[in-house]
Amino acid sequence: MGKGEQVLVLKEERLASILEDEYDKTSRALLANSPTILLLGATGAGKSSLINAVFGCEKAPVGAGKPVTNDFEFYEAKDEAPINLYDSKGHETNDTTFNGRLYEFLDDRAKAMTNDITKGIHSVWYVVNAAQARWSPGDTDIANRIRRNFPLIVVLNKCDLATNEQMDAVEKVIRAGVPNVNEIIRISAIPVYAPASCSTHSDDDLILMITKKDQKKSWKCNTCGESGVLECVPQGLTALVKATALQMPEILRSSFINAQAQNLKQKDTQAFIRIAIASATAYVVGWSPIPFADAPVLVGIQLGMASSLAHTYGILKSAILPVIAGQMAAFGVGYSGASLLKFIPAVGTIAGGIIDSSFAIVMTLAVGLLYRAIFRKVFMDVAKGTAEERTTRLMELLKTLDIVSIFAKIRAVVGKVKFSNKGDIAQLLPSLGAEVDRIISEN
Ligand SMILES: Nc1nc2c(ncn2[C@@H]2O[C@H](COP(=O)(O)OP(=O)(O)OP(=O)(O)O)[C@@H](O)[C@H]2O)c(=O)[nH]1
Ligand SMILES: [Mg+2]
Repeated sequence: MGKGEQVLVLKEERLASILEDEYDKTSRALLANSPTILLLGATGAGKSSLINAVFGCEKAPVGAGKPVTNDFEFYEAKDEAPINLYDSKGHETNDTTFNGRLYEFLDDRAKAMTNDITKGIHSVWYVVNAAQARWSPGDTDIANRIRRNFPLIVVLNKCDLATNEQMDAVEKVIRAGVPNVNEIIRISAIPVYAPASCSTHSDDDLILMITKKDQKKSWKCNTCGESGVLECVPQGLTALVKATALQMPEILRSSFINAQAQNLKQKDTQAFIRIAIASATAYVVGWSPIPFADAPVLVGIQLGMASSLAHTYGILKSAILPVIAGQMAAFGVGYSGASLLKFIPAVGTIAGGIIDSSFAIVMTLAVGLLYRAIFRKVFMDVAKGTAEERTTRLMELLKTLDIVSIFAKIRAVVGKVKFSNKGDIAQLLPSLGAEVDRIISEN
């Protein structure tokens, strides 16, 4: 074995332990910076349904039987959803004892927040049943009290059951009583069928059909024969998630974006930023001309990036540990001698012992784009499933994908790009990402 190769060989177990450290480091940072959302609103408005829709079905109340207060169900931040949620049990706005306890709770959090931003409440979702179109003076009092210290979004839920006139009317009353409400957003927490429409004829011409086999609903225009499938989608949740993220302090935003399962674009943006940062860091590492000594540093950067991408798309440590380290070793990212050589265009340079900047950047980008595409696919396939279901899906996917040849294709794509400055990376990532998504889907 050549002198260089000895330094280069990083065994699978070593990779696994670096990966575990990186994953835990990311977890700690995300959990330490988890935001808190408080849900308020009358019984049956849809608070719990909304939590399930936005944060997935894995949340369960912390320690059944020992709620933090009797008024709230508390869901503590955890790896699969780094967010703290207070889901209030429905109350009547004229329940003065509840209001007293609520105001005390708000005041405590406001006080604690002056020393530590994480102790605040970072968004209040005040859920209203839009179909009942009721907003009382009691609601106005509570809403204004919240606005003294915290951001407030009024969520008009069950918009599938309400008319636009009803919602316009209730929105008018809210804006009059709570002039500095941050947002009023119309949603349907339970997926509803998006309305069907023929491009030329009126709705009266439509016939709805249900296919027995898969229970899919479709529509057909009686006059011109145009047809389509009815999509069952939640409504307004992407907008709610976007507005909430924007009003959050930046330091808490990553955790929120990871926790939510409704706004894929936000996750993608976060993933691209992470890949851009890792690549830029690798680029700098690549400048130091120390033979091979940089390989472990580079591996650390790449595994840190892989961990962070896993968190973004809701992939748990138990899912990535057994696979990533092995895969990385297999396709040479782990710099294990022989397999490494297959992927390096200028073998001479590496055999001579220098990891140069362009090599570092191309490898890091390729690894980042590969894992992003895989994790994203798993997330899209099992967005509403449990973390365990995602693990199973990831394992299945990795069995069917030919990672070595996919990685070679990604490297070829990335290798063609000319980077003249670091800013280029961030700009190019969305299109590179889309291309890699295509490579994965075609494989
Ligand atoms: N049609 C429709 N039904 C909904 C929607 N959101 C919630 N629901 C239904 O409304 C009912 C009440 O929803 P929950 O989420 O339990 O309401 P909650 O605000 O948590 O109620 P409490 O816990 O009693 O305060 C359930 O039957 C939901 O399925 C929606 O957007 N559209
Ligand atoms: Mg509830």
